[in-house]
Amino acid sequence: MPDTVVKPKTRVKTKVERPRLHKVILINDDYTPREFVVTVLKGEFRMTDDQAYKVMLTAHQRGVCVVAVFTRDIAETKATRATDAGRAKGYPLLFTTEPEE
Ligand code: NFA
Repeated sequence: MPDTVVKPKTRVKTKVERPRLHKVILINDDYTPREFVVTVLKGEFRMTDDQAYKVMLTAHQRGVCVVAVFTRDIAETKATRATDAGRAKGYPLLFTTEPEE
């Protein structure tokens, strides 16, 4: 068949990337009571008493502690809610977020 046209076959490969995860970080301060920090950690991040106490203590001793990682929206929502819980009681408690490397 002299007139046969050869068509190159191409394949489309779809690449799906996982969403980047964001850390929620607890910042130490001199005023928020330890027990209140533990209560907020348990309520907003579903931690056990033990886990919450360890995270609180690490932030207290080192200045900051990573609480957990989530997709960006969830990290920001949780950090805001946890910070607002402190503000509602007049405490300077602060949670921030940052993207994971
Ligand atoms: N440093 C606070 C205190 O001694 C406790 C605290 C821990 C506050 C972690 C904020 C974050 N009462």
